[in-house]
Amino acid sequence: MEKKLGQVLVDSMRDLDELRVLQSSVELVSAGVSSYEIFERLIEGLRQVDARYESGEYFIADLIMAGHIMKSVMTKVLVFHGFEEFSSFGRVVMATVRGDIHELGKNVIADVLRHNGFEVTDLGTDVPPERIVEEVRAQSPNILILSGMIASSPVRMAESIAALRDAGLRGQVRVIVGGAAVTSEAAEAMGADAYSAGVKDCLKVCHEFMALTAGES
Ligand code: B12
Repeated sequence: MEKKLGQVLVDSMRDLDELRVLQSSVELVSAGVSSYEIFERLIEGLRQVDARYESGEYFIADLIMAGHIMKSVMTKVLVFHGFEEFSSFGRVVMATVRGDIHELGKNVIADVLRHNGFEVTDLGTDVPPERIVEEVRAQSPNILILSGMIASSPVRMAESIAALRDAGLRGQVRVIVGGAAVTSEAAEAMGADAYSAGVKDCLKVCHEFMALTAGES
């Protein structure tokens, strides 16, 4: 029954049917399926939306609708409570870098970290290096997470990291980069401390960094 419902969720995301996406997500939650598993089905649906966009069947407006539905289900239905609790809290600043307005991946990471006891300041999307520097100086976060989904984003991330260095703040914060535009090689080349491929992985890296911070103090 859950398997069938999971497929309904994938199909309704692919078909951009918001009501069915919300209904099937609620039913899956009631059946005890974790938010993370539901999220994975939604991502599968999004992959199919993307395939339709690539083949010319869907247009930009459809991608916008897909983004709207993801936001809707994430804010109305999903609560990321299935993740391991971590007792050592840390301060995190997050941003999607300049020129990039994709926010869904960043928002999921922010939600997961908040539900795991991290204090998260989300600077939003299209954030210039100056604003990142300003916030790191003001807040002294333990971790800075930069997100990027488009081809120009790795360059923008590198600019942000360079701006931190120029401001003398690079040594005070650990930088994680992630999002579809980034690879571990690109992360290393731009001088980030870590690359993260997804939600669980990002949480794990944050835990590791907090453990290192605790060891340093
Ligand atoms: C929804 C969407 C949009 C929406 C964004 C809505 C919003 N509010 O965020 C809108 C319509 C606005 C949009 C606009 C554009 N988009 Co768009 N978009 C997408 C789409 C379909 C889904 C991306 C998404 O948010 N997925 C939801 C997240 C939760 O899932 P995910 O991406 O798989 O994320 C996982 C991992 O990547 C990772 N992750 C993601 N983010 C982060 C961040 C961190 C920090 C970490 C650690 C991990 C992480 O964890 C997630 C869970 O496992 C993708 C295609 C695709 N299927 O990826 C294209 C895509 C990203 N867009 C693309 C493009 C080209 C654009 C536009 C330039 C289109 C245009 N011609 O105008 C504009 C860009 C405008 C700009 N300046 O940024 C390209 C990018 C290609 C490239 N190399 O540059 C893609 C890949 C589509 C394509 N195949 O061409 N887009």
